[in-house]
Amino acid sequence: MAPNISAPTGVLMETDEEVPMVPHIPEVKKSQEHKLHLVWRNIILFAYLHIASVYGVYLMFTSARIYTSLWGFLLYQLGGLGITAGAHRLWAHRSYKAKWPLRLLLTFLNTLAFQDAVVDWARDHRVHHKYSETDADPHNATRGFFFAHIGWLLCRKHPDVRAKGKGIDLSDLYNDPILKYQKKLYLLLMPIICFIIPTAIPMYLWDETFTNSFCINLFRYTFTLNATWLVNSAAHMFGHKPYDRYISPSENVSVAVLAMGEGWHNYHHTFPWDYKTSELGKYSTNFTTAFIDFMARIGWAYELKTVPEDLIKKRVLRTGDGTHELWGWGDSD
Ligand code: ST9
Ligand code: ZN
Ligand code: ZN
Repeated sequence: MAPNISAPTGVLMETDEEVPMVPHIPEVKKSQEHKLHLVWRNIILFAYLHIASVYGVYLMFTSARIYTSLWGFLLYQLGGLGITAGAHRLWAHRSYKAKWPLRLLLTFLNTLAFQDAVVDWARDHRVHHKYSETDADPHNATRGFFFAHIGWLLCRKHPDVRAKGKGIDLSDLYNDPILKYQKKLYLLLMPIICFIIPTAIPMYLWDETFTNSFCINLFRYTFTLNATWLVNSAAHMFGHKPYDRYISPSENVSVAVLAMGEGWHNYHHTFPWDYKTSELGKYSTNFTTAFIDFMARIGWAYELKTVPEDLIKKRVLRTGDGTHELWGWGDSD
């Protein structure tokens, strides 16, 4: 069936997705025994990052200028968009298309968030969706909150991640010259964009001290990381399941706010091609959707994919946990 374009916003309504007639019930089995190989470099770096961030919060309330905190907040939102609108909704899921200026902007913002090159991020995320809650899922939430949150970054990956991941098609990502150069130049670009520029600007523009500027930027980075990790941990464990009660991902409003719209995870795992990653895409709990809609208005984003209302309704009735009406709260954005 051909996709149809809805009038005012040019939103592409995807109507030809295959919807399984029988509810998908993932086999939740205990992680197979395998030798855990800790990566001490990461354990030390993440411990340092969190300790320095606590000091950054202390400095925010004692000696730093208010502009430095506001700058940190702005960078959290901008870097966040590089992950949500960029790595996640554009590149991992192809839920909309973007012209090159937007792809360049999102690559810059993505590097500001330092969560590794987009191609690697999107590879792990595609594997996560395809093999959720199995050993092939890089942050398999059946291994507990800590593992899904940060533990998976402190040890070598389970062999199944590598084995199953080999079957994932990434040609679209490797064919994008902007992403190719981000990956190639990552070790040069990342320190400049994520640490040096964010620290230097408060020092030159409003005479902030190096220590205040550096530690508050580390706090900004660590906060963004934890907001992202909460999608893998909390939103895979706590919340309602109005769309599919047979999967772990859940609707989690707190995570949605912190992660700029990415906490509506039961919907997202049920309909991963929707650019809103939620049914309603309310701007108040989904700033990323507001950003993509704005980009669509100026013509930089196009072919935004959504899910027809009747398809959602059918799915809610067939596999939902009966809490759907709870999430229809309010109509305005
Ligand atoms: C970070 C990432 O924090 C966070 C991602 C979170 C994702 C969340 C998604 C939720 C939805 C979206 C919500 C967004 C919300 C945002 C809110 C914002 C406000 N398939 O990886 P290696 C193979 S990063 C196929 O080293 P090890 C491959 O051959 C933080 N093959 O595995 C690869 O070689 P290459 C900063 C795969 O050695 C080789 O294995 N970064 C796959 O086991 C080695 O790969 C860090 O701290 C696959 N999926 O080491 C670095 N994976 O790459 C952290 C691997 O050359 N990472 N292969 O092709 C590491 O140090 C290591 O990856 C490791 C594992 C130690 C964790
Ligand atoms: Zn996703
Ligand atoms: Zn997930």
